[in-house]
Amino acid sequence: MNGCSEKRWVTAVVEPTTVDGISRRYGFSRAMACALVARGLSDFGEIDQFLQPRLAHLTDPFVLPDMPKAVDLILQHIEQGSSILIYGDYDVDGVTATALMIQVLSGLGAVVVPFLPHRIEDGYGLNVETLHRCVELYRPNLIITVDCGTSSVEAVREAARLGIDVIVTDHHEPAAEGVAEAIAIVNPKLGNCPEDIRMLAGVGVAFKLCHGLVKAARKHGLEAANKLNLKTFMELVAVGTVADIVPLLKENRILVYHGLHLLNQTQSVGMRTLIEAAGITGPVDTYHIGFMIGPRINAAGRLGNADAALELMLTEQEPRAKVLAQQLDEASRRRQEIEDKIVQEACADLDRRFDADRDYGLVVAHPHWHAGVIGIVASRISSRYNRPVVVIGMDEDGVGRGSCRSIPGFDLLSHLQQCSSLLRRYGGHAMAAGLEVAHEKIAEFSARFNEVCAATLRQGDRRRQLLVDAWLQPSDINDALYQDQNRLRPFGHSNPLPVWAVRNVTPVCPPRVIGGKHLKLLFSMGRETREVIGFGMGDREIPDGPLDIAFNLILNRYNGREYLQLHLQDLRPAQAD
Ligand SMILES: [Mn+2]
Repeated sequence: MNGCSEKRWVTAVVEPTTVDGISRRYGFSRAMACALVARGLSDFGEIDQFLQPRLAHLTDPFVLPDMPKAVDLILQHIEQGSSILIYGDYDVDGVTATALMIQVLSGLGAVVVPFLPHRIEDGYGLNVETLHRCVELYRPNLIITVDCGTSSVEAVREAARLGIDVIVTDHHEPAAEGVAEAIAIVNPKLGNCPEDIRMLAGVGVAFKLCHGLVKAARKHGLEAANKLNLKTFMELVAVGTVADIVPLLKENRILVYHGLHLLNQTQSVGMRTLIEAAGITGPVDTYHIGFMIGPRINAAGRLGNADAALELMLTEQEPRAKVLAQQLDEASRRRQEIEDKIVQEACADLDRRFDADRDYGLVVAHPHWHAGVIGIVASRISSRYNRPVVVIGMDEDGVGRGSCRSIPGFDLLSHLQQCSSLLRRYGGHAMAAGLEVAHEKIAEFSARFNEVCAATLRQGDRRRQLLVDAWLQPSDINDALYQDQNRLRPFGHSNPLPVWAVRNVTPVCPPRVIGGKHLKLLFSMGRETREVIGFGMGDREIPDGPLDIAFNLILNRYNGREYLQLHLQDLRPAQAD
């Protein structure tokens, strides 16, 4: 690697008067005001709502399509003492959504059981075979799906034939199969839903349904509804929403902001045990959900059966919680090993043949790759090569199951659509999708996928973008800026940690490599010497002369001391503006 930047640094153009107005009104530094504007926040009303997310600003649940029908039907079934089955999903979003529905419905006096499909045996969503298994096991009168079901056309038809009511709650775009004819489909991606709620996760949609239910139940004078405090379940919404990597803006921001607060004082035995088992000390943040809590809840489902994760969310028995948390810990470790091995194999394959001018959409396949972990593998590969990626594993019947991950700004789903004639099934979002492809079609699909990706990606600058929130003077880096920056929390998808940049600085001593692979630089800035760490950048050559650096501002704790550290995002020879 050379010393020149491989990224294109982009700074939003901001109106100086707007920045002045914001910094005056909120008492922010100009840098912080720039960051707000760079994130599309320049209107005072919007900034107020962003800085102080309030539950009162949640949208009315009845704005979601089919909500009144869904709520009425569920209340009817509760009244009749029907058997209700919650059909979930094996990922964090699906497990938390299921736990939420079980707790709220039983709180309302419903007879309710959960069912989580097995990732390998049942696959994602509701299909006819799995439906029959559910029916045999539980004889439900009503099935409510969470985080799935929108495109389960056949299974929903079969349920109707068996006299079972189905309500779908989901947040996935409808797939090629079309939309299931359920009695109600509560999905913000359907109809003309406001942007605020279009981006809800599956657990967010389930929460809206619960909100609608409790509202209606109270109106109907259902005693149990008055005792139910929906707020206590928001920690589940926070965990599922962050883990599902949906934008942490608008409604999601409100839910996660308050959910995190509750998670930090959780009354749930399972959640508390899980947090302890993950070794999290200090306040739980979105980072911990994304990298420590989420992967543990996910691990069970990835390797087969998600029931342990769901049981942990629901249990009130401390000893049982400890056993389950231990199980998830082990599953998570095992998952990590499998994932590392596949990444190694896939990268060995790609490194050998990758040509940046020819390969635009990457497809890697191997018969022995575990279908449960290929999603994570795909995202690691897509960020390594900065290309959309499809990773395909094979099941016993010779069907390839693929997990697809995109790069920022590239609509994955529309490109898969252009390959649809070669696929058995596909579905998902702009950033992530899944597919099924016959073994003998993989080569042809791989060529076509590369072709359609090339048509889009060949134009324009393919370098990765680095969005700089604001340029600073070295003396701007201080505690006040760090405090300001904290007002933007919780960080995550679509609301990342600010990237600050400083021009024309020279290291005070030669760069060092620490821990074998990390870069450490020292700069004199204002009256301070600032430590700059470039994680994984140990092999970067540092150009001579003055540099521009772009970094995150982090509060580091070391030996009982707290100080500001700069986490390098990129560097380049100093440029004049
Ligand atoms: Mn989901």
